[in-house]
Amino acid sequence: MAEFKLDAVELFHVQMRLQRPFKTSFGVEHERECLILKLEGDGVAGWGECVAGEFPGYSYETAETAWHILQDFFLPALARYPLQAPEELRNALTAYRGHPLARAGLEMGLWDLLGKQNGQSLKTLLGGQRESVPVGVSIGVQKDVSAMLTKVETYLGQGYQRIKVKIMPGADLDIIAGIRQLYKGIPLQVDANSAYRIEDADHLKGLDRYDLELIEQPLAEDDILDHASLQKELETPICLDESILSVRHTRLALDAGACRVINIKPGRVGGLSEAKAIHDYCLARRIPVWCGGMLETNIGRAANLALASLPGFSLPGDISASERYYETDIATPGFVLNPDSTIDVPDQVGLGIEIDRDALERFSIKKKRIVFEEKR
Ligand code: OSB
Ligand code: MG
Repeated sequence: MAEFKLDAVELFHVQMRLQRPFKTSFGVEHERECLILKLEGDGVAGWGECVAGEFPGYSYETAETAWHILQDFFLPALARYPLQAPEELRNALTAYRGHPLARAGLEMGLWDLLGKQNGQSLKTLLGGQRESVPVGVSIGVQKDVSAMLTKVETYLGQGYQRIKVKIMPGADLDIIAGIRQLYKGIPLQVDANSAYRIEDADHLKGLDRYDLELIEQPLAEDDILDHASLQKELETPICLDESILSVRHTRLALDAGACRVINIKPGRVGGLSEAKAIHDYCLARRIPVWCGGMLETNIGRAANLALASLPGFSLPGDISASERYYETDIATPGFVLNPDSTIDVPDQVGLGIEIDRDALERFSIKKKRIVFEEKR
Protein backbone atom coordinates (compact mmCIF):
# COMPACT_ATOMS: atom_id res chain seq x y z
CA MET A 1 0.00 0.00 0.00
CA ALA A 2 1.25 3.46 -0.85
CA GLU A 3 2.08 6.02 1.75
CA PHE A 4 -0.62 8.50 2.67
CA LYS A 5 0.39 11.98 1.58
CA LEU A 6 -1.31 14.63 3.63
CA ASP A 7 -0.88 18.18 2.36
CA ALA A 8 -3.04 19.99 4.87
CA VAL A 9 -5.61 19.51 7.60
CA GLU A 10 -8.45 21.87 8.33
CA LEU A 11 -10.08 21.88 11.76
CA PHE A 12 -13.60 23.15 12.32
CA HIS A 13 -15.12 23.58 15.78
CA VAL A 14 -18.83 23.42 15.12
CA GLN A 15 -21.82 24.12 17.29
CA MET A 16 -25.22 22.85 16.20
CA ARG A 17 -28.59 23.26 17.85
CA LEU A 18 -30.24 19.94 18.68
CA GLN A 19 -33.86 19.55 17.61
CA ARG A 20 -34.61 19.03 21.30
CA PRO A 21 -32.41 19.06 24.40
CA PHE A 22 -30.78 15.74 25.31
CA LYS A 23 -30.59 15.05 29.06
CA THR A 24 -28.45 12.37 30.65
CA SER A 25 -27.42 11.72 34.24
CA PHE A 26 -24.34 13.90 33.63
CA GLY A 27 -26.04 16.96 32.17
CA VAL A 28 -28.27 18.44 29.52
CA GLU A 29 -27.21 19.49 26.02
CA HIS A 30 -29.11 22.04 23.94
CA GLU A 31 -26.34 22.72 21.48
CA ARG A 32 -23.96 20.02 20.43
CA GLU A 33 -20.34 20.86 19.81
CA CYS A 34 -17.81 18.70 17.99
CA LEU A 35 -14.80 19.01 15.72
CA ILE A 36 -14.84 18.31 12.02
CA LEU A 37 -11.54 17.45 10.34
CA LYS A 38 -10.79 17.82 6.67
CA LEU A 39 -7.72 15.85 5.59
CA GLU A 40 -6.33 16.88 2.23
CA GLY A 41 -4.06 14.57 0.28
CA ASP A 42 -3.40 14.02 -3.44
CA GLY A 43 -6.24 16.34 -4.38
CA VAL A 44 -8.78 14.38 -2.34
CA ALA A 45 -10.42 15.37 0.96
CA GLY A 46 -11.21 12.93 3.76
CA TRP A 47 -13.60 14.01 6.49
CA GLY A 48 -13.69 12.99 10.13
CA GLU A 49 -15.81 13.86 13.13
CA CYS A 50 -14.38 14.09 16.65
CA VAL A 51 -17.27 13.58 19.05
CA ALA A 52 -15.81 15.48 22.01
CA GLY A 53 -18.43 17.94 23.20
CA GLU A 54 -18.72 21.22 25.03
CA PHE A 55 -18.15 19.88 28.55
CA PRO A 56 -16.35 16.86 30.00
CA GLY A 57 -19.48 14.90 30.97
CA TYR A 58 -19.38 11.67 28.99
CA SER A 59 -15.61 11.82 28.59
CA TYR A 60 -12.85 13.96 30.06
CA GLU A 61 -12.27 15.28 26.56
CA THR A 62 -13.96 18.39 25.23
CA ALA A 63 -13.96 19.98 21.79
CA GLU A 64 -11.35 22.45 23.13
CA THR A 65 -9.02 19.79 24.54
CA ALA A 66 -9.34 17.77 21.33
CA TRP A 67 -8.44 20.87 19.30
CA HIS A 68 -5.35 21.39 21.45
CA ILE A 69 -4.27 17.74 21.32
CA LEU A 70 -4.79 17.49 17.57
CA GLN A 71 -3.17 20.79 16.70
CA ASP A 72 -0.19 20.60 19.04
CA PHE A 73 0.57 16.85 19.18
CA PHE A 74 -1.34 14.43 16.96
CA LEU A 75 -1.15 16.37 13.68
CA PRO A 76 2.56 17.22 13.98
CA ALA A 77 3.25 13.55 14.81
CA LEU A 78 1.23 12.44 11.81
CA ALA A 79 3.07 14.91 9.57
CA ARG A 80 6.36 13.21 10.54
CA TYR A 81 5.16 9.60 10.18
CA PRO A 82 5.17 7.59 6.94
CA LEU A 83 1.62 6.31 7.37
CA GLN A 84 0.49 3.48 5.08
CA ALA A 85 -2.97 2.70 6.46
CA PRO A 86 -5.44 4.18 8.96
CA GLU A 87 -4.74 1.31 11.40
CA GLU A 88 -1.18 2.60 11.70
CA LEU A 89 -2.27 5.88 13.24
CA ARG A 90 -1.71 4.29 16.66
CA ASN A 91 1.95 3.73 15.73
CA ALA A 92 2.34 7.39 14.83
CA LEU A 93 0.90 8.36 18.22
CA THR A 94 2.61 5.87 20.55
CA ALA A 95 4.30 8.71 22.43
CA TYR A 96 0.93 10.03 23.53
CA ARG A 97 -1.50 8.79 26.10
CA GLY A 98 -5.26 8.95 26.03
CA HIS A 99 -7.52 11.35 24.17
CA PRO A 100 -9.35 8.63 22.22
CA LEU A 101 -12.02 10.98 20.89
CA ALA A 102 -9.35 13.17 19.25
CA ARG A 103 -7.62 10.06 17.83
CA ALA A 104 -10.85 8.67 16.47
CA GLY A 105 -11.80 11.88 14.66
CA LEU A 106 -8.45 11.90 12.91
CA GLU A 107 -8.59 8.20 12.07
CA MET A 108 -12.09 8.59 10.58
CA GLY A 109 -10.70 11.21 8.20
CA LEU A 110 -7.95 8.77 7.16
CA TRP A 111 -10.52 6.04 6.46
CA ASP A 112 -12.60 8.39 4.32
CA LEU A 113 -9.47 9.48 2.46
CA LEU A 114 -8.37 5.87 1.91
CA GLY A 115 -11.79 4.92 0.59
CA LYS A 116 -11.83 7.84 -1.81
CA GLN A 117 -8.30 7.12 -3.03
CA ASN A 118 -9.08 3.42 -3.57
CA GLY A 119 -12.65 3.80 -4.81
CA GLN A 120 -14.06 1.72 -1.94
CA SER A 121 -16.75 2.32 0.66
CA LEU A 122 -15.90 2.35 4.35
CA LYS A 123 -18.23 -0.61 4.72
CA THR A 124 -16.12 -2.60 2.27
CA LEU A 125 -12.84 -1.44 3.84
CA LEU A 126 -14.01 -2.59 7.28
CA GLY A 127 -15.46 -5.87 6.03
CA GLY A 128 -19.09 -4.96 6.62
CA GLN A 129 -21.71 -7.24 5.16
CA ARG A 130 -25.20 -5.87 5.64
CA GLU A 131 -26.91 -3.38 3.38
CA SER A 132 -29.01 -2.01 6.21
CA VAL A 133 -28.66 -2.26 9.96
CA PRO A 134 -31.24 -2.50 12.75
CA VAL A 135 -31.46 0.65 14.86
CA GLY A 136 -33.23 1.96 17.93
CA VAL A 137 -33.66 5.30 19.60
CA SER A 138 -32.02 6.65 22.78
CA ILE A 139 -34.41 8.85 24.75
CA GLY A 140 -33.01 11.38 27.22
CA VAL A 141 -34.18 11.75 30.84
CA GLN A 142 -37.71 13.23 30.90
CA LYS A 143 -39.31 15.28 33.64
CA ASP A 144 -41.91 12.66 34.55
CA VAL A 145 -43.50 9.37 33.53
CA SER A 146 -46.10 10.91 31.29
CA ALA A 147 -43.53 12.99 29.39
CA MET A 148 -41.55 9.79 28.83
CA LEU A 149 -44.63 7.89 27.67
CA THR A 150 -45.34 10.60 25.12
CA LYS A 151 -41.79 10.28 23.76
CA VAL A 152 -41.96 6.50 23.60
CA GLU A 153 -45.28 6.64 21.77
CA THR A 154 -43.89 9.13 19.26
CA TYR A 155 -40.80 7.09 18.46
CA LEU A 156 -42.67 3.80 18.23
CA GLY A 157 -45.05 5.60 15.89
CA GLN A 158 -42.09 6.64 13.74
CA GLY A 159 -41.11 3.00 13.44
CA TYR A 160 -38.29 2.55 15.95
CA GLN A 161 -38.61 -0.97 17.29
CA ARG A 162 -36.11 -0.76 20.14
CA ILE A 163 -36.28 1.87 22.84
CA LYS A 164 -33.45 2.94 25.14
CA VAL A 165 -34.20 5.20 28.05
CA LYS A 166 -31.75 7.27 30.07
CA ILE A 167 -32.20 6.72 33.78
CA MET A 168 -30.81 8.28 36.95
CA PRO A 169 -31.66 8.16 40.66
CA GLY A 170 -35.14 9.63 41.02
CA ALA A 171 -36.04 8.88 37.39
CA ASP A 172 -35.84 5.13 36.98
CA LEU A 173 -38.17 2.40 38.29
CA ASP A 174 -41.44 4.28 37.93
CA ILE A 175 -40.55 5.35 34.40
CA ILE A 176 -39.70 1.83 33.32
CA ALA A 177 -42.80 0.46 35.07
CA GLY A 178 -44.91 2.99 33.17
CA ILE A 179 -43.42 2.05 29.82
CA ARG A 180 -43.77 -1.69 30.44
CA GLN A 181 -47.38 -1.35 31.51
CA LEU A 182 -48.28 0.07 28.10
CA TYR A 183 -45.76 -1.75 25.92
CA LYS A 184 -45.38 -5.31 27.18
CA GLY A 185 -43.27 -6.77 24.41
CA ILE A 186 -41.01 -4.06 23.00
CA PRO A 187 -37.24 -4.46 23.25
CA LEU A 188 -36.42 -1.99 26.04
CA GLN A 189 -33.07 -1.06 27.58
CA VAL A 190 -31.79 1.56 30.00
CA ASP A 191 -28.62 3.66 30.22
CA ALA A 192 -27.46 5.15 33.54
CA ASN A 193 -24.23 6.80 32.36
CA SER A 194 -22.58 5.91 35.70
CA ALA A 195 -25.28 7.48 37.87
CA TYR A 196 -25.32 4.72 40.53
CA ARG A 197 -22.98 3.23 43.14
CA ILE A 198 -22.61 -0.36 44.25
CA GLU A 199 -24.65 0.55 47.35
CA ASP A 200 -27.61 0.95 44.98
CA ALA A 201 -27.52 -2.77 44.05
CA ASP A 202 -30.79 -3.58 45.84
CA HIS A 203 -32.50 -0.66 44.18
CA LEU A 204 -31.20 -1.67 40.75
CA LYS A 205 -32.44 -5.22 41.33
CA GLY A 206 -35.88 -3.66 41.06
CA LEU A 207 -35.24 -3.38 37.31
CA ASP A 208 -35.05 -7.15 36.87
CA ARG A 209 -38.83 -7.56 36.75
CA TYR A 210 -39.19 -5.41 33.61
CA ASP A 211 -37.55 -7.80 31.15
CA LEU A 212 -34.94 -5.32 29.93
CA GLU A 213 -32.51 -6.22 27.14
CA LEU A 214 -29.72 -4.72 29.22
CA ILE A 215 -28.70 -2.03 31.68
CA GLU A 216 -25.93 0.16 30.30
CA GLN A 217 -23.09 1.54 32.44
CA PRO A 218 -24.79 1.66 35.84
CA LEU A 219 -21.59 2.37 37.82
CA ALA A 220 -18.46 4.48 37.44
CA GLU A 221 -16.28 3.90 34.41
CA ASP A 222 -13.34 2.57 36.45
CA ASP A 223 -15.52 0.26 38.61
CA ILE A 224 -14.98 -3.02 36.78
CA LEU A 225 -14.98 -5.04 40.01
CA ASP A 226 -18.11 -3.39 41.34
CA HIS A 227 -19.82 -4.04 38.01
CA ALA A 228 -18.85 -7.69 38.42
CA SER A 229 -20.41 -7.78 41.90
CA LEU A 230 -23.51 -6.08 40.57
CA GLN A 231 -23.82 -8.45 37.60
CA LYS A 232 -23.80 -11.39 40.05
CA GLU A 233 -26.87 -9.93 41.73
CA LEU A 234 -28.74 -8.84 38.60
CA GLU A 235 -30.52 -11.04 36.11
CA THR A 236 -30.55 -8.21 33.57
CA PRO A 237 -27.36 -8.23 31.48
CA ILE A 238 -25.02 -5.33 32.19
CA CYS A 239 -23.65 -3.62 29.08
CA LEU A 240 -20.56 -1.45 29.44
CA ASP A 241 -20.09 1.78 27.51
CA GLU A 242 -17.79 4.30 29.25
CA SER A 243 -15.66 1.55 30.89
CA ILE A 244 -14.49 0.01 27.61
CA LEU A 245 -11.71 1.84 25.77
CA SER A 246 -9.95 -1.08 24.08
CA VAL A 247 -9.91 -4.81 23.31
CA ARG A 248 -7.92 -5.25 26.51
CA HIS A 249 -10.62 -3.55 28.59
CA THR A 250 -13.17 -5.75 26.85
CA ARG A 251 -11.27 -8.90 27.79
CA LEU A 252 -10.75 -7.78 31.39
CA ALA A 253 -14.39 -6.80 31.84
CA LEU A 254 -15.69 -10.07 30.36
CA ASP A 255 -13.21 -12.21 32.30
CA ALA A 256 -14.19 -10.42 35.50
CA GLY A 257 -17.88 -11.01 34.79
CA ALA A 258 -18.53 -7.27 34.80
CA CYS A 259 -20.86 -7.36 31.79
CA ARG A 260 -22.45 -9.62 29.18
CA VAL A 261 -22.82 -7.11 26.34
CA ILE A 262 -20.52 -4.43 24.91
CA ASN A 263 -21.50 -1.05 23.47
CA ILE A 264 -18.99 -0.09 20.76
CA LYS A 265 -18.44 3.57 19.88
CA PRO A 266 -15.58 4.43 17.53
CA GLY A 267 -14.92 7.69 19.40
CA ARG A 268 -14.61 6.20 22.87
CA VAL A 269 -12.22 3.45 21.77
CA GLY A 270 -9.93 5.71 19.74
CA GLY A 271 -11.21 4.91 16.28
CA LEU A 272 -12.77 2.48 13.85
CA SER A 273 -9.76 0.12 13.89
CA GLU A 274 -10.06 -0.55 17.61
CA ALA A 275 -13.86 -0.65 17.28
CA LYS A 276 -13.53 -3.38 14.67
CA ALA A 277 -10.98 -5.23 16.81
CA ILE A 278 -13.40 -5.21 19.77
CA HIS A 279 -16.12 -6.47 17.44
CA ASP A 280 -13.87 -9.30 16.20
CA TYR A 281 -12.89 -10.24 19.74
CA CYS A 282 -16.50 -10.32 20.94
CA LEU A 283 -17.67 -12.26 17.89
CA ALA A 284 -15.09 -14.95 18.65
CA ARG A 285 -16.34 -15.10 22.25
CA ARG A 286 -19.99 -14.96 21.16
CA ILE A 287 -20.57 -11.78 23.13
CA PRO A 288 -23.29 -9.54 21.67
CA VAL A 289 -22.22 -6.04 20.67
CA TRP A 290 -24.05 -3.01 19.31
CA CYS A 291 -23.08 0.39 18.00
CA GLY A 292 -23.56 3.32 20.38
CA GLY A 293 -24.10 6.93 19.36
CA MET A 294 -22.80 10.36 20.31
CA LEU A 295 -25.45 12.56 18.67
CA GLU A 296 -23.22 12.60 15.61
CA THR A 297 -23.66 14.68 12.49
CA ASN A 298 -24.15 12.72 9.28
CA ILE A 299 -20.36 12.38 9.06
CA GLY A 300 -20.03 10.32 12.22
CA ARG A 301 -23.36 8.61 11.58
CA ALA A 302 -22.11 7.35 8.19
CA ALA A 303 -19.10 5.82 9.97
CA ASN A 304 -21.30 4.22 12.63
CA LEU A 305 -23.52 2.66 9.97
CA ALA A 306 -20.53 1.18 8.15
CA LEU A 307 -19.21 -0.22 11.43
CA ALA A 308 -22.59 -1.63 12.42
CA SER A 309 -22.73 -3.55 9.13
CA LEU A 310 -20.12 -5.97 10.50
CA PRO A 311 -21.62 -9.40 11.22
CA GLY A 312 -21.19 -9.38 15.01
CA PHE A 313 -23.41 -6.35 15.63
CA SER A 314 -26.31 -8.47 16.76
CA LEU A 315 -28.29 -5.82 18.67
CA PRO A 316 -29.84 -2.61 17.24
CA GLY A 317 -27.58 0.46 17.31
CA ASP A 318 -28.18 3.91 18.81
CA ILE A 319 -28.26 5.25 15.26
CA SER A 320 -31.42 7.20 14.66
CA ALA A 321 -32.59 8.97 11.51
CA SER A 322 -30.85 12.28 10.77
CA GLU A 323 -34.03 14.34 11.19
CA ARG A 324 -34.11 13.43 14.87
CA TYR A 325 -30.89 15.32 15.63
CA TYR A 326 -30.48 18.56 13.64
CA GLU A 327 -32.68 20.73 11.49
CA THR A 328 -29.82 21.20 9.05
CA ASP A 329 -26.90 18.81 8.99
CA ILE A 330 -23.43 19.54 7.63
CA ALA A 331 -23.44 16.53 5.30
CA THR A 332 -25.91 14.96 2.88
CA PRO A 333 -27.80 12.83 2.18
CA GLY A 334 -29.65 12.48 5.47
CA PHE A 335 -30.28 8.99 6.81
CA VAL A 336 -33.88 7.84 7.01
CA LEU A 337 -35.55 5.10 8.98
CA ASN A 338 -36.87 2.20 6.94
CA PRO A 339 -40.24 0.70 7.93
CA ASP A 340 -38.47 -2.32 9.44
CA SER A 341 -36.51 -0.12 11.92
CA THR A 342 -33.30 -0.27 9.90
CA ILE A 343 -31.14 2.37 8.22
CA ASP A 344 -29.31 1.77 4.95
CA VAL A 345 -25.52 1.61 5.08
CA PRO A 346 -23.86 4.06 2.67
CA ASP A 347 -22.18 2.31 -0.25
CA GLN A 348 -20.50 5.24 -2.02
CA VAL A 349 -16.73 5.68 -1.75
CA GLY A 350 -15.32 6.54 1.67
CA LEU A 351 -17.97 7.57 4.17
CA GLY A 352 -20.37 7.97 1.27
CA ILE A 353 -21.58 11.47 2.10
CA GLU A 354 -21.15 14.99 0.71
CA ILE A 355 -20.18 17.90 2.92
CA ASP A 356 -22.50 20.93 2.79
CA ARG A 357 -19.82 23.62 2.82
CA ASP A 358 -22.31 26.43 3.49
CA ALA A 359 -23.73 24.68 6.52
CA LEU A 360 -20.25 23.79 7.78
CA GLU A 361 -19.19 27.44 7.56
CA ARG A 362 -22.38 28.59 9.21
CA PHE A 363 -22.01 26.27 12.20
CA SER A 364 -18.27 26.79 12.70
CA ILE A 365 -17.35 28.89 15.72
CA LYS A 366 -13.62 28.43 15.09
CA LYS A 367 -11.56 27.04 12.24
CA LYS A 368 -7.95 26.64 11.27
CA ARG A 369 -6.00 25.30 8.33
CA ILE A 370 -2.70 23.57 9.09
CA VAL A 371 -0.38 23.03 6.13
CA PHE A 372 1.94 20.01 6.29
CA GLU A 373 5.54 20.65 5.30
CA GLU A 374 7.31 18.18 3.00
CA LYS A 375 7.79 14.94 5.01
CA ARG A 376 11.11 14.15 6.78
O1 OSB B 1 -24.24 7.05 26.76
O2 OSB B 1 -24.91 6.29 24.92
C1 OSB B 1 -24.60 7.26 25.61
C2 OSB B 1 -25.21 10.52 23.69
C3 OSB B 1 -24.16 11.29 24.14
C4 OSB B 1 -23.31 10.76 25.08
C5 OSB B 1 -23.51 9.46 25.56
C6 OSB B 1 -24.54 8.68 25.09
C7 OSB B 1 -25.44 9.23 24.15
C8 OSB B 1 -26.59 8.55 23.62
C9 OSB B 1 -27.13 9.08 22.32
O3 OSB B 1 -27.19 7.69 24.21
C10 OSB B 1 -27.27 8.09 21.24
C11 OSB B 1 -27.49 8.77 19.90
O4 OSB B 1 -26.54 9.30 19.30
O5 OSB B 1 -28.64 8.77 19.44
MG1 MG C 1 -24.22 4.95 27.05
